[in-house]
This record gives sequence, structure tokens and C-alpha cells, in this order.
Amino acid sequence: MAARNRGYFEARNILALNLVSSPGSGKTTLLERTLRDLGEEMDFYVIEGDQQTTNDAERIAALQVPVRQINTGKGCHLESDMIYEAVRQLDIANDGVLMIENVGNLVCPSMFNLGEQARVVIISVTEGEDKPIKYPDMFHTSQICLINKTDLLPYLECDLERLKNYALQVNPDLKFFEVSALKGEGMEQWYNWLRSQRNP
Ligand SMILES: Nc1nc2c(ncn2[C@@H]2O[C@H](COP(=O)(O)OP(=O)(O)O)[C@@H](O)[C@H]2O)c(=O)[nH]1
Ligand SMILES: [Mg+2]
Repeated sequence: MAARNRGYFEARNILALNLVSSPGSGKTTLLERTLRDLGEEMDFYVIEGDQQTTNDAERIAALQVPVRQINTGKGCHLESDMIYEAVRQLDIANDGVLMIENVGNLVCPSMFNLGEQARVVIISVTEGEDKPIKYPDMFHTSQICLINKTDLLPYLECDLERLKNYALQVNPDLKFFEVSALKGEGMEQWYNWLRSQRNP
């Protein structure tokens, strides 16, 4: 089913990204700022995954971006058949950008391919530098690592180089962007990467 999703995205030149992280690292905040800043440039669609509530879908809908909420109930991750159904409902235009916010969980979502073009793992500076080696699968299967909440660094003892070195131990090809989704710092690198992933 993931391959089927991937074929659909390829045929329509849709860039589909799978955003994964532990709960609260800032996925929705990152999406909100990205949609606001690049809304003129890219045609965004969003799928939100949470066990319960439509809170995140409401935050996205407030920006006038088409969104579908998936509630997984007792489930701990999104699966490709859920994406298939949500994509049908979203009716994504050719050349669109689909942002899939997975259920907040550093373990299970790593095991389920959704048909995405790339996986983006978000880790915030409050989580502890060693999470990449404690939960290696998520970092191993991602191409991009956004380090979020850099505005909090002055109040913490988080060593960014250590965090990156741990992540590189499990995935030497991982690319990092340091951002504050809340304050908007560092977002331009992330935006440039997004632009680079789109086919003209
Ligand atoms: N200080 C700070 N807080 C942030 C940042 N990004 C998100 N947050 C806060 O972190 C909390 C969880 O954010 P949310 O986007 O809902 O995380 P999600 O669960 O990964 O979608 C909220 O209180 C946000 O305001 C950031 O860059 N800096
Ligand atoms: Mg969220």
C-alpha cells in the first residue's frame, strides 16, 4: 500500500514528507510557520495523526490549508492504508506538497513506510542529547533531522555537537537544520531544502 501511495505521488509530482518525533517536539508549530511562510510558493496539504482529538487539524485549518485528521485510537503510528484514504479525501493537486504529521512517538512510526519521499525527524533541545542512540531506528530511517527549540538553549545544558554526533553514529548521512519554530530562527535552511526536493 505504501508503494501504491508512492506511485500516486510520483505520477502527480506531489512531494510527500513524513514528520516524526516524540510528542511535543514542535511538529505542528513547525508546520504552522512553514505553511504561513511558504503558502504563496507551495500548494500545501496536511494529514495529522494523533491517538485522539482534532486539535492539530484545527490549528492547520485555521491557516486555510486543506487538512485531514487521523485518530489512531489505541494505535501508536500512522499506516499506509490510512494515508491512502486521507489522500483520496484531500484530492491533492498536481505539484502539491503533502505534510504528514505522524503520531508523536519515537519508536513505532519508524517501522511503517507511508510512501513518503523523505522522512523528517524533529528533536527538540529539551529532550536530551542521547535520544538518537536510545531510539536509533527513527534517526536511522530519516534523511533530515530538525533540531528545534534552539531559543531555549541559553536555559539548558544541551550540547548540540554531542546530539549531532550521537545521531551521526546511527545515520552518517543525516542532515541537520537548527531551528526555532516558535521564533522563526533558522527556518530558511529548512525552506531551501524543501525547495530543493521539488521537481520543476
Ligand atoms: N520555546 C519553544 N517552544 C516551542 C517551539 N516549537 C514548539 N514549541 C512549544 O512546544 C509545545 C508543543 O508544540 P507542538 O507544535 O504542539 O508539538 P508536536 O506535539 O510535536 O506537534 C508547544 O507549547 C509549543 O509552543 C520552539 O521552537 N521553541
Ligand atoms: Mg502536533
